[in-house]
Amino acid sequence: MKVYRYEENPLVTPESVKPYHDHFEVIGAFNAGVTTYEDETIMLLRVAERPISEDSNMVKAPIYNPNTNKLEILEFRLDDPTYDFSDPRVIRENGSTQGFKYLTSLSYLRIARSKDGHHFTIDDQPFVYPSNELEIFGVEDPRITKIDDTYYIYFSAVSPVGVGESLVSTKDFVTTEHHGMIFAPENKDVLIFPEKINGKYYALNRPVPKSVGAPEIWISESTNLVHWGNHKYLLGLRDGMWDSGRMGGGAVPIKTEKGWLELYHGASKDDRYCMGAVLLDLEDPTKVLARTDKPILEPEAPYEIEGFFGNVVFSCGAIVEGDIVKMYYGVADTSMACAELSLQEILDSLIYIK
Ligand code: MAN
Repeated sequence: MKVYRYEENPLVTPESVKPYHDHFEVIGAFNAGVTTYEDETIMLLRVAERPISEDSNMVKAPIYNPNTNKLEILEFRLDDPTYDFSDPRVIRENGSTQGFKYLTSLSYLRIARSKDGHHFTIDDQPFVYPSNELEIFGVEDPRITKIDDTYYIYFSAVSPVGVGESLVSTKDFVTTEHHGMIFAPENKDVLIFPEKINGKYYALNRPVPKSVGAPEIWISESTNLVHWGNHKYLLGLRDGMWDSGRMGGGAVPIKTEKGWLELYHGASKDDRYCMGAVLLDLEDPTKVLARTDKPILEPEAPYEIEGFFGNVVFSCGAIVEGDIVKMYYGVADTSMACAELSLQEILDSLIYIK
């Protein structure tokens, strides 16, 4: 597979984003949803900010208060035995079997615009900011599906009661309407198809079952984009392979003659995130036709290997022009990059399921 990484990579780094909050620093501008609006490429960045810490023995956790519309900051000592600080992204309670207790940064969504797809200017203000109880730890990893003249933006809404997926819509990238949570916790990596198929909308999603099951890809249907049902299991992890640990949809499904092409992410058990591809039936996307056995993109460049959380390439959006797939992707939970791949080469690398 030929992969052309842009010379300007990384295209946006935390250093190029001005913090929105006083006394905060931007530690990530990554996992952007991507679309085109008027004559511009829009990257809806996940911007992660954390309170500046003067004391290296302290860790802080920012939390949005929906009543005051302000952030509150909790402080922890690194040597506090109650907590486990080994994952820089989260604070866990020692001995707890639950996931995390707090996040060390708060994410919100901010627009970066470009005329050429290589050089981006970043808005000063957030575009989607936490706004309710279900978003008090932040909003993350957006994807954007355009249907008619409306852009549907959906993202992980993170709070102490779980990570679910919420939906907002916009027609102009100025005002938004919030439609609430469309997939209850734990669910992430929702990807709404860009058109109805046989009268129904479809969305990929990635629940995290607890009693039995694994973080794998499901597909659900809807008539109105808000209420989703007829959930079906779609695609699973593969033991011993690059997608053996966790997986989820990546870019909005691309319509091709051969089927719906989904660029998805998969991680190994030791958290190395790669991108792969799967082909779904055009008329019935609950049917998997083919899948790549090797990644189409894996962390190789220095900016993909080193960062806040290294060895991660994570795409939330691509732009297709003829045979060129411009895959925008977050690198090392830190910055944004783009690589061009050939659509035909991706299709040729798929292995059909007999
Ligand atoms: C994981 C990571 C973090 C993210 C949390 C909550 O720990 O993806 O970056 O903040 O989940 O979604």
